[in-house]
Amino acid sequence: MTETGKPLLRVLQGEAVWPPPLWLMRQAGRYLPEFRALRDKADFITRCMTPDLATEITLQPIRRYAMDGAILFSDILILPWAMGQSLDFVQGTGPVLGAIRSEADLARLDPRRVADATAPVMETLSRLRATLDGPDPIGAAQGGKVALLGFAGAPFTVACYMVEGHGSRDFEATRGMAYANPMLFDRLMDMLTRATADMLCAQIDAGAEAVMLFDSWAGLLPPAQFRRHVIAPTRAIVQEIQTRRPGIPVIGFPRLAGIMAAEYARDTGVKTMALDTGTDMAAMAGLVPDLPLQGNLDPLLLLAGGDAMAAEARSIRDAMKGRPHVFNLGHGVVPPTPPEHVGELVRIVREG
Ligand code: 1CP
Repeated sequence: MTETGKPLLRVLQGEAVWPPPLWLMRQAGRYLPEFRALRDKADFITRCMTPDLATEITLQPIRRYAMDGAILFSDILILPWAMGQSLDFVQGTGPVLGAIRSEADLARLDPRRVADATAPVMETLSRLRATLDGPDPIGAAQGGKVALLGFAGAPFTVACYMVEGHGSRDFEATRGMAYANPMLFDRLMDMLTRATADMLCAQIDAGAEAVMLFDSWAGLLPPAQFRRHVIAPTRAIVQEIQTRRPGIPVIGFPRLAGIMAAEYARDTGVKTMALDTGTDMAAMAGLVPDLPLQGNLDPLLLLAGGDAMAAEARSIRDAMKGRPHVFNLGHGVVPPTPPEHVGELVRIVREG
């Protein structure tokens, strides 16, 4: 990438860019009135699987705020759904899946279905890339500068939902299975590792310029299990992408990993570390001086807005000056966030 490249991609390749490029996890979502308007038109999976809708929802925050990155509107649970697991997003409850608890449950999943089942997602990515890089780009000031991000859940986090059957604070059934029936759990993890690498390569072929692996529940695991179920599969996916699609950066997000985040950064091969709110970004920068970092404003400060948000946003940004940094939150935008606060944050980060 040269000076004229997309700022976000330049940072992911290791360049320090000032002011830092920014995008926000869950930047398309319930806090936006235009998202809520479309939400009433179709259920969640239909929105993910209809290229017209998914393209529009992905572009909503780009139009409003001219973010440096557009993240595909989809979900980490689309992969198990595409392999044949039942999935429902229940209003007020979150995702509900037919839990995988036995060999027989696992045998009903078929990773060979994924390519066909996710074809609409790939169509969405190619339309997004054509729009973002096209002659009539979204957000005049950002024309041709917005990077397109694909993503997947990392195998452990996806396995959490597949085994538990729903969201949870501690995913006891999943962590219990990893100890009590490691053969079954490892088979599930292997299936996910391969299917995730294949799906991310397909996203790259469709137009994604970088991909992010969300390991939202990585922090539940003790160190030995963290190495086995977080670091090892992540390294396998990164290696596969590096071999099959060289040069495409992978952003890793081992949420709540604490001190294990440093080992993850060293050993997985990810090109960028996305840091959660609780991680001291300057301390991490000291441990991995060459690795770009992404993050990590508290989403609740974005909700609160005002001087406290402004001060903390400047402090994070300024502490990373001179090293590769992508400004982001430490987790997703929360639904009650006033849209004006996001506009204010973008203005502050870009004031340089
Ligand atoms: O209509 C709605 O309210 C649905 C809410 C919603 C949205 C907007 C869900 C259900 N998923 C999404 C989109 C989504 N999910 C994106 C799109 C891109 C973006 O704008 O960021 C991404 C990247 C995700 C990733 C995702 N889904 C994660 C990893 C990141 C994280 O937040 O930790 C996880 C854990 C999920 C599962 C999921 N999907 C949806 C919900 C409510 C949840 C969490 C369930 C739970 O644990 O309670």
